[in-house]
Amino acid sequence: MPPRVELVERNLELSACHETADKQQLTNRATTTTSNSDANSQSPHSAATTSSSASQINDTDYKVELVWRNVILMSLLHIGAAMGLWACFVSAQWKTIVAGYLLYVAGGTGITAGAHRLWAHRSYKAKWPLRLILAVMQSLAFENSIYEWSRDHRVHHKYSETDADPHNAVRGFFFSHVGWLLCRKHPQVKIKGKQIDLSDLVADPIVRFQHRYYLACVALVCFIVPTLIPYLLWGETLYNSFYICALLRYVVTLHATWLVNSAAHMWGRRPYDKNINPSENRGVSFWALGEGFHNYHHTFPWDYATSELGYDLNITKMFIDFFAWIGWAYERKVVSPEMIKQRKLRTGDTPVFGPYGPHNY
Ligand code: ST9
Ligand code: ZN
Ligand code: ZN
Repeated sequence: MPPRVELVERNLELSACHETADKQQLTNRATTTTSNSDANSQSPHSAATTSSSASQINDTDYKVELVWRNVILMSLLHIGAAMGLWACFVSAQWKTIVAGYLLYVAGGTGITAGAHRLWAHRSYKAKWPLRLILAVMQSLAFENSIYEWSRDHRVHHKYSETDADPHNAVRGFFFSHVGWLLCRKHPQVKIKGKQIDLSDLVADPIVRFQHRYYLACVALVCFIVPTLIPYLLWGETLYNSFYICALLRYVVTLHATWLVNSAAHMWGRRPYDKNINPSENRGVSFWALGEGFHNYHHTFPWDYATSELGYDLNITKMFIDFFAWIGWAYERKVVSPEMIKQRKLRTGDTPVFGPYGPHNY
């Protein structure tokens, strides 16, 4: 894991370069780019949540540098998950498997409703009790601290499919799925990332606390508590508890998330913007709790629902709406049907593939 730093110090560095003009050219391996004007006009974090129009340079100096520690740990993790999967068939109690599933949904929602829609995109606001719950759930998913996750994700949106995109899908399925976590980041990720405004994240004490004590949070919430729940509550073996509710559940959450970066940047329709790679992928939405409507999301990144399809395959929207109902979530941002329609007619694939979504266009 990368060393933790004080966010306040980091922000001083960042604020010094906020206003730096985005002049440096990026290698653009993408076949397409977008101007994404709707996003620019609507998002409060438009600089952080829109695709860039990148241009060509040569980057012949760049060499992939594998991080063998990550390769080994990721391999061991997958071996452990395979042992957990085997245990599901041969020795686990059904309650343990159900608990593993519920923990996957809880951790996944910490990513989708928390790191993604709340912190990375600010698509709605949340009172501190909900932010605290989401931070705990996000720790359960162990996908880097909220601060790092949101930083990388804002860079991903602004520089999609370029060298500055941490999981640039133009480098292939494997790289965008998991390979990017097994090697050093492209220098452009760090250069461009330092120009992204993260002051809102630094201003949130819950984000600061979680970042500072991240490894302790993860050890407790991602590994120790999930192991103790089946062991203490219904007498499951420690072996099954650990391999199913900690390791297998963690690996399933990781792959569900990674599919958004890989499969949903490659396969599916593009009803809102046919000029970008992100696509509508229902299989990914199923596993990623509503995050596979990725053409919509990259076109309208400020929409808290990340789709125009309501609750269809979107548990995360249900979660946010529930908390809005009790008053802990508020100011949910949405896109007007008229704007969606205009955008579909202007840049979508609907003229070729036919209507998509709840309306007849
Ligand atoms: C994981 C994350 O899995 C998954 C995120 C997926 C995102 C998906 C998004 C899709 C949409 C949402 C859908 C959600 C669906 C969820 C469904 C759930 C059911 N900007 O990183 P380092 C600088 S994690 C600016 O070490 P290296 C910065 O100064 C899994 N600056 O770079 C930084 O220092 P610090 C567990 C940046 O050395 C310094 O560089 N984790 C930026 O190249 C060093 O940073 C792992 O497997 C930036 N963007 O190492 C591996 N980035 O951080 C964890 C860096 O102190 N990671 N800087 O401020 C690592 O080991 C390393 O990051 C590395 C690169 C080896 C990958
Ligand atoms: Zn996003
Ligand atoms: Zn994306």
